[in-house]
Amino acid sequence: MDPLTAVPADLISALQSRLGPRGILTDPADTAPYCEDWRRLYRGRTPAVLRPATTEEVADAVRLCAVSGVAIVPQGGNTSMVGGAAVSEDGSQIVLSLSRLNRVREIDPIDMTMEIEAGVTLKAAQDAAADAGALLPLSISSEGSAQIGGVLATNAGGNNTVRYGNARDLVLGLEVVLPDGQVWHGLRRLHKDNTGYCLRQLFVGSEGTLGIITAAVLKLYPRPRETAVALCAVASPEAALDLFNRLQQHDAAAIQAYEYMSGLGVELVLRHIPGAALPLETAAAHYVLVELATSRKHADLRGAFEGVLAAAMEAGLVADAVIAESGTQRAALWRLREEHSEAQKLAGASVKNDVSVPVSKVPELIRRATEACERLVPGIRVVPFGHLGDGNIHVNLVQPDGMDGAAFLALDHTLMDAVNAVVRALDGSFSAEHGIGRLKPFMMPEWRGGAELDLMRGIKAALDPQGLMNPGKMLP
Ligand code: 2HG
Ligand code: ZN
Repeated sequence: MDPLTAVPADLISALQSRLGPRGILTDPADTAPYCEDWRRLYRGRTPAVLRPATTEEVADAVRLCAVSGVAIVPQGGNTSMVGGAAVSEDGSQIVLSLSRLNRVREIDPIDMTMEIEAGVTLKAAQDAAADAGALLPLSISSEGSAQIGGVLATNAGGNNTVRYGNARDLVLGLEVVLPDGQVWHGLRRLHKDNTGYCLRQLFVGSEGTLGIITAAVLKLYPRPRETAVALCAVASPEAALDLFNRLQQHDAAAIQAYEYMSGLGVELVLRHIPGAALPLETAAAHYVLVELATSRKHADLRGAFEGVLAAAMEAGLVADAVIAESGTQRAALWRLREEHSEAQKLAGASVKNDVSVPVSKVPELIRRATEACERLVPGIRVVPFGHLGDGNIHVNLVQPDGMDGAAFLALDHTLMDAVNAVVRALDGSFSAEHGIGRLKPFMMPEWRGGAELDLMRGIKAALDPQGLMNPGKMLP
């Protein structure tokens, strides 16, 4: 039997008549882009991709699938690093794309909130907030494609977590289609609402396993009046941490982003990304990219940078630094950081470790994880980079030059185990911001076993007793 027949034909025709021709794709040529993840780790197949345009259409589609017992994979921008929106290979699951729910419903400049639908890209949401004179502070490398629904369902972190927290810290209200097709209208915009369990935080970070987020109320912040960005060549990861500490002592509230990059990571960007350039005299083994921002008047962030950096140079922490003179230069500096994932993809097969440790232990994490991986695979290119300011480092591992990519990927568990052993010794987490998806459920029993995993399973069973929401993700 062709496994695609596992989805009843009459369900597909009921969905067709409810959603109309624009609301459902069934031709394999049209569904193919929804069946492969950004990292190309998973290629599945599906008899249909649903593209509802309203919350009511999402609810009806979910209800129809629930009645037939057919599983749904909710999908936003499909930018997951862990196969969070990957559809199974057996053709038994239907993809539900939120991309047509793409309206900014309302921005309130007094409440400083934005009500927005799930399919709006993060970049479009940031732009809409900026047009209204406010700041939506969440910023991630994939923001041009990642959509609000996915960003919330995965509790994305990103570059500004050091100041504004993760996605969950920005959510005041949610609208969610539940696994049976009911809609939970939780679009409140209250800062105080002490009325029982905090349901919205249950859905944030649930990776689509409990329901489908269709809209949200997000917190906005004042737009910075002044922003300053510097790229610094630092002597070591310890020096990077020391510089962070100095900036905190000077004006912790102004630190908008504090990102670490290894020399190798920057070198890969310079080699693979057209137009990328290093604005320093010589290449270094370690860099930090620092953004300061404030809505205060006359803050003189540039002067602050110059003072702290001069002292850090004197102390031998910083070898060289450049402070951007214009918006174009700021963007060029940020490109060196934001193109890290793309450059690594172009450099060959890679194994990603999205881990976190207490901020004070980041240098030890970088040193010990690098040594462990280099011992296991001679020639491996260890590329640690990321959000030093909140302790989340991507210990990414790129295959040795010339090695067969598949042979390298076959070592992924061995390499992840080696990095995780260091993370565990430093009291960290094996998944800081990318989530669990399809890639890491096997790690859950070891890290979150016992009462914690029992509770999670209990919640899943209570909300999705048929197990139809994004099966195979998050829970082992
Ligand atoms: C980033 O910080 C993203 O740029 C992606 O979280 C990291 O490619 C990665 O592993
Ligand atoms: Zn990251």
